[in-house]
Amino acid sequence: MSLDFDAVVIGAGFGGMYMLHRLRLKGFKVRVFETGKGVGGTWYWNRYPGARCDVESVQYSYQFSPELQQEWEWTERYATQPEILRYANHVADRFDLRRDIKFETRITRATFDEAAHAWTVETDKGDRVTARFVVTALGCLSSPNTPKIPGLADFKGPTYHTGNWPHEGVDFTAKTVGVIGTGSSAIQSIPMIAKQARHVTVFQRTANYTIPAHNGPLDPDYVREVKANYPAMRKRAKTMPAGIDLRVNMASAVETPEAERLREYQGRWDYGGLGFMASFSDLLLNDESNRTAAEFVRGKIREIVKDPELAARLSPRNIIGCKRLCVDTGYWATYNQPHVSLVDVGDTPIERITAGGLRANGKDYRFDCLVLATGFDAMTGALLRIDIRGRGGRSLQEKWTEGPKTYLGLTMAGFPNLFTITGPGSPSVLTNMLPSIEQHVEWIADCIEHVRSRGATLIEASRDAEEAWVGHVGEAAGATLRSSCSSWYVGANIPGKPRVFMPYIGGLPAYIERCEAVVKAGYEGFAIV
Ligand code: N01
Repeated sequence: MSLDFDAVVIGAGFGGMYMLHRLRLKGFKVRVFETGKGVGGTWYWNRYPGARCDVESVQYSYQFSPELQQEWEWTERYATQPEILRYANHVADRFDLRRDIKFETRITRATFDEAAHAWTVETDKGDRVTARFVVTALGCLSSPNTPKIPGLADFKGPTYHTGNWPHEGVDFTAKTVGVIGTGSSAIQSIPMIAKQARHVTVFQRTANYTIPAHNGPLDPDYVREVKANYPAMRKRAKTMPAGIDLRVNMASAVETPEAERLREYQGRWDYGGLGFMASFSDLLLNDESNRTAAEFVRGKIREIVKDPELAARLSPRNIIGCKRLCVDTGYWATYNQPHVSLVDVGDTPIERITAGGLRANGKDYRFDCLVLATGFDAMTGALLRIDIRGRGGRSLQEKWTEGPKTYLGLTMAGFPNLFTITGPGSPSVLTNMLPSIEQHVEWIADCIEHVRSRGATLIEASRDAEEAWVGHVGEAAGATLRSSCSSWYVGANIPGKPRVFMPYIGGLPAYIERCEAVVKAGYEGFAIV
């Protein structure tokens, strides 16, 4: 049977773009399908005001091309969404990617043909193509979550989801705005919305921890130094659990004298960003250590927010770093402004959305526009939106009824020739996504090449290898405090979703080592036919 393509790639974000490039370099015929009108994935959709990456721009970038790495100029320590999208477009142009991408096309179904060892992929535009391999590059946070609050359709004003923001932008000047949510997207957008709006009411279910970004223009001398030493920096980053080149203090928080401990926290706070969690090595292992970091941040909230009662309501009580830590620019100070108010909806959920606002705690709140900063059906949502059928016509939905099961976050038993870039069971969202994406893409491309070089047409993870990996992922999660709270890491934000810690928390170095060992052992845990 002659197939249309060697591989179909789903999604043209950073994962899909590099997958296309890498497979083309190896001489494969590839077609990418992308729902959006352009490349960029997350950075194509999340255009809300204030959207920017919380990994520093010189590290949140591709490293596969030394030329690209040298020629691209980042302007700020943390790049804005428009700048990252420009970068994605530059990459697409530079490597002539667009000619193999079909935009504005959503994959609806992918069915494995057991006789032909091939996938048939169908789209909402009526395409029906065959390919030996399918690679999903769907992103971990790409299926926006609109909570089922009664009356949502009754609201007469415009409703915006941060994860699907209008391309033309939104002018909130003179408007009153209601914002539901206090996660990363809300924490970035609320200060920006408050700059324009007449009044902002934030509906908070769980108070959240955030560390100042201290963003600013990049110093040209620093950039020169980074560029001169890029390979060494990238190499160092790969030895770090999160794939980010930062200093990890190996000391224990509780075993460090208080004055020294506070100095460490203050230094990290002054520097800004996610490195705060690297202040001590046991912050996510030891409750007491974690409390010292949490209390430090609560102290900062009390210093910044002038009204003590409001400061108390904004202060998180849970484990710091259990939910994804946020990085902000002026978040808490925003609440000192008289036109910004906070409503707690933690103890009693929002009753309903009304024509002119919403009802909570027995009170009516009125606003012109509603912003849903309510996050995503993370890690599995985008995959499960596609009707994926493996051996025996079994759907991925059926396979994952009790939670996602993968081998290395890359493949699944019963679904031969299917690969997932940053799938559940891989470090993905716990790391700098760009190096994680690159590692996956390179592993997958090498694997496909290996299958071809053996004259084979099928590769499939064994159930035993998958079970062992799922067990290891679960064990690793159980050893940290991170699996203890109701976060999107465990699917707690989506009613009915199985509660499983989805990413692999063993760290990027251990993960890379494992992936490489599997290859060295002749693709251990796989059948190749
Ligand atoms: O989504 P979230 P996000 N009633 O799920 C609340 C990445 N990211 O889009 O905590 C009331 O974190 C919900 O409340 P609770 C990053 O990995 C990165 O902000 O579930 N409230 C929560 O406050 C991040 O973690 C960047 O109690 C409801 C909020 O909505 C991930 O994306 C920037 C509710 C959702 O927060 C997701 O972030 C942005 C309801 N019915 C995002 N339903 C950077 O790189 C939900 N909520 C900087």
